[in-house]
Amino acid sequence: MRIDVVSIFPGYFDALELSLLGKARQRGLIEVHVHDLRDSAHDKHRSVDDTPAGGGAGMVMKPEPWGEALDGILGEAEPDADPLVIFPSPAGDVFTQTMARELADETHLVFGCGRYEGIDQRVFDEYASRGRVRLVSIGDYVLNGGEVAAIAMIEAIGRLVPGVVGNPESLVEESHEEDGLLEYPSFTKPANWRDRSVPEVLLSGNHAAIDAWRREQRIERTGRVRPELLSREMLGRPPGRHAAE
Ligand code: 6GU
Repeated sequence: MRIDVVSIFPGYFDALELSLLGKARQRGLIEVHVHDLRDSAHDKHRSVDDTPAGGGAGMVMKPEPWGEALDGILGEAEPDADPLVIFPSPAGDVFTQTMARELADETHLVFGCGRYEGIDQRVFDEYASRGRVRLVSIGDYVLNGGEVAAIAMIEAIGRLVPGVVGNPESLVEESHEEDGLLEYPSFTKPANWRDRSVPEVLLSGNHAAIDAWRREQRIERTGRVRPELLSREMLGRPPGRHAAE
C-alpha cells in the first residue's frame, strides 16, 4: 500500500516511523510519503490561506497550492492504482473499524490535511470530478486540523494490511472486530499483586471455561460502556462479522 500525506506540518507524521508501522515501512509493506503543502505555495510568504469569501471568522485554505500538490501526487500514481483521496474533516463520514477494513484493501491513499476553517470547497469538487474523494471524521469533537485524525486513520488502516501485524490471530478478538463486542480484560503474572488476584478461571487450564468467561466479560463490558453496540441478534449469532460496530 502507498500512502501520500499533504500537510503544512509534515513533522506530525514523524510518529509513523515508530513502532509497528515504522517496521512495516522498513519492510516495504507500507510506503508513506509526506509532502509539505507550502512547497506548492509560490508567493513570497508561501501563503496557503486567505480570508473567507462572504466574510466570517478565520481563514480558508486557498485552492491553488492544493491543486498543485494533489496534481503532482495523482499524476505520479501507478496507472492502475485509482488512488482514493481522503480529506479528514469533522463534516465527513465517521471512521469505523468497518471503514478501516475497506480502506486496508486500497492500493493508494492520499490524505489531504486541512487547517484553519477548512479548504476551499472547489478542491473537493475538482478531485471528486476526476476520481474518488471522501471526507472522513474520526469522531464528534473538534481538532485544530486533519493531521492527528490522519495519523489515527493511518494506524488503524496500516495494521490491517497483511503482514503488518505478526500474528494475525491478534487482530481477531479485539474490540470492534469479529462480533462488534469490546475486548475482555487481560491479566498476566504475578497471580497476586497488591492484594488483587488474577481471576481463578484464567489459572484453571480449562479452555472452554476461559472462553465462556471471556465472552461473558465482553458482553458485560459492552453493555455497561457501549450499550448501543449490543443487539439481541449479535448475541445469539455464532462468531462472524456483523454490520454493527
Ligand atoms: Cl478528521 N478533523 C478535524 N479538524 N477535527 C475532527 C476530525 C477531523 N474528526 C473529528 N474532529
